[in-house]
Amino acid sequence: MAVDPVTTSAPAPGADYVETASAAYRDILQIIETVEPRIAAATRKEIADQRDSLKLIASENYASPAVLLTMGTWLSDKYAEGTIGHRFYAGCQNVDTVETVAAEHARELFGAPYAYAQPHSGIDANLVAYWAILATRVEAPGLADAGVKNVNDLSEEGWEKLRAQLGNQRLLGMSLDAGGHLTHGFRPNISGKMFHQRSYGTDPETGLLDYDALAKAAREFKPLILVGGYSAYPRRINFAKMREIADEVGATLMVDMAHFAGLVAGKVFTGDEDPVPHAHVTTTTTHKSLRGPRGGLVLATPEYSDAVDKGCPMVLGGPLSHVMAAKAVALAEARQPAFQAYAQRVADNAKALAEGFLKRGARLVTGGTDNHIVLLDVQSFGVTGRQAESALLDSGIVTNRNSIPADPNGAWYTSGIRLGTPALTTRGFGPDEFDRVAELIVDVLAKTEPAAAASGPSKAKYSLADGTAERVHAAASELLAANPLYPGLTL
Ligand code: DSN
Repeated sequence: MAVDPVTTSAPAPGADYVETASAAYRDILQIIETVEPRIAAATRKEIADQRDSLKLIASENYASPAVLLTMGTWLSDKYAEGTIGHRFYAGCQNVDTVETVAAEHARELFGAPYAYAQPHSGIDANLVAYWAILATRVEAPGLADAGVKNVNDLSEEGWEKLRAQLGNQRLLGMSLDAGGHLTHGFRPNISGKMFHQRSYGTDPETGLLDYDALAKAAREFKPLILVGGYSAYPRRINFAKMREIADEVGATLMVDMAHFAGLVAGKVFTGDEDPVPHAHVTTTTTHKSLRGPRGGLVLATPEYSDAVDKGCPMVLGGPLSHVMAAKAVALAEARQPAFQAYAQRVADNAKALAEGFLKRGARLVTGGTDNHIVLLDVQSFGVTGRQAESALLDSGIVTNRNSIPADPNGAWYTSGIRLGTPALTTRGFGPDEFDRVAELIVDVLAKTEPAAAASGPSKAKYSLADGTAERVHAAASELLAANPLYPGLTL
């Protein structure tokens, strides 16, 4: 039996049923092959590619076979718009069970009074949350006298007035180049259009969140919603301080913990660093550090729970019952003690990765990490983030380019590479392997040069010294072979 590389005492997720899972996958792929062989081939190729590359995308992971298999069932065939016990379709008794179990695990895992398991993604979870906050807090002007309590009860005339009023609601979130997410008020996203938005950044010297500057911005701007959380900020956040700021200006604190939900679930982030006791509404995805299926969750205090519960059909299409079932399985896994050891190892490995870069002279945004993210500034290598991302991919290292604060290359070409440890930690990598990963990345970037396009300098074209890609990929393959993905799973 494969042993969990994280704890060396508990079985790896799936280790005890890996033979059954192998047989199931072989049968499934054969069935798919008879209908559309290209899909069977792409599915086989995907696991081969994932097995033989260093997956460092901070928002990705590997779910257990139990989570993956749960998604492939007939629960997919059922419509269940509405909420538990109150559906717009008949025959939803089993979906009610599934959603109840998923929500129960989420409440208990995160210590939240209420959990909503339907969102199909993190963006959907944020939209549900924004709408619920509006529905709870925004009274349509002049309609309160007519007995209208909130925006969900509006008449056509009320909607007309609300549309005018929505432009004046304010949202304050972290800027994209400081590590915030598109849905935290970025102008090209609906969140930057439905609200009057403003962003807070980080200290230009340290790259760290400056709570005094944030408080000042909140006092000036007086947002309805203060958004906490990030996609590319390599540090922990003090959510108790954020709540104090929100309370002072009368804002609702919404925290998007999509990236670090696994560290919250695994009790690495506790006290002031755990958003759930401090935020009015907390949103997350389930597939990043939490290691579940692709999807979202919303957690809320009682004040907001009724409005969140109306997420479908207000904001969302019919629930994906098969995915909610997989969320329940993943959340049950995350409640096991082995998950806490995993989460601690994710954070320890990020530190080892950061130290590996620093000792080789590379520059990191904020000078290090205390979560699962390392943000490498590639300017000292003389390349853009886009060139670095491509050269690394050629060498079997999968990363994503990312803006850094005040990025001279903008959000498309960028000057940074975002790296995360959740996926390779699931494979069993420890601090020594992450140090070697840093060595390989520095090796590739030191041998990458910008190349000119026919029209002049290019921020995308690059050349990699002969033999580097092959040599580094071979070294990566050695690390990967020692830490196999889905050990024992043969297709
Ligand atoms: N795509 C996710 C990420 O990579 O952080 C956020 O939406």
